[in-house]
Amino acid sequence: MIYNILVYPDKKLREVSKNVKKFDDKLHILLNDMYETMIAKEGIGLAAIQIGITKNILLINLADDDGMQKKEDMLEVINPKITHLDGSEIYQEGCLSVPGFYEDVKRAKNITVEYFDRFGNKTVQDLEGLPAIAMQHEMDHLKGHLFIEKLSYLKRKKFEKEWKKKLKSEMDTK
Ligand code: QAP
Ligand code: CO
Repeated sequence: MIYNILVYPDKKLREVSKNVKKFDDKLHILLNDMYETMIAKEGIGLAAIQIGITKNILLINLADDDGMQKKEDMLEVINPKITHLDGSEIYQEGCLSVPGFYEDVKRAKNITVEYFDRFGNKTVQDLEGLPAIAMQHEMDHLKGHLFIEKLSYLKRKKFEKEWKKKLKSEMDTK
């Protein structure tokens, strides 16, 4: 099933998600639906809150060196915790919940993250570069935060201006 994506400034996107307790068939159906939704909407990452579900679940599915987004490369991440951060890196981010807007964001370059897979097995991973950025972006969603909150004052103003313009143009086409 393909869900609708909540879009800024939907207040639901500010809610704090809760840990998954049961690694059951219901969770597996949700994970499968999240994957279907992420692919249908042409995303490379998705947090459950973006489809209105306040659970600590996220997917990351980046393209490989050949530009192929392979399902086998997808990370299914449940109840994640960052245990180590270092370095910093700037990357131009986007978000399915802020469609059409992209801006530079500074985050840690290297992280260590602990999480559970769909069967409840614990994993520890060191991530660097884009996978580390994507993980931090998606984990912010679980705390009710969007990447636009990390922009400098001037870039945030630029966002607000562009967003208002976009809403207006959508009014005109309807
Ligand atoms: C988060 O972002 C992310 O504006 C995932 O019109 C961001 O999937 C991971 C998207 C930066 C790594 C680096 C955005 C799709 C998808 C749009 C996404 C749009 C259509 C964004
Ligand atoms: Co996002």
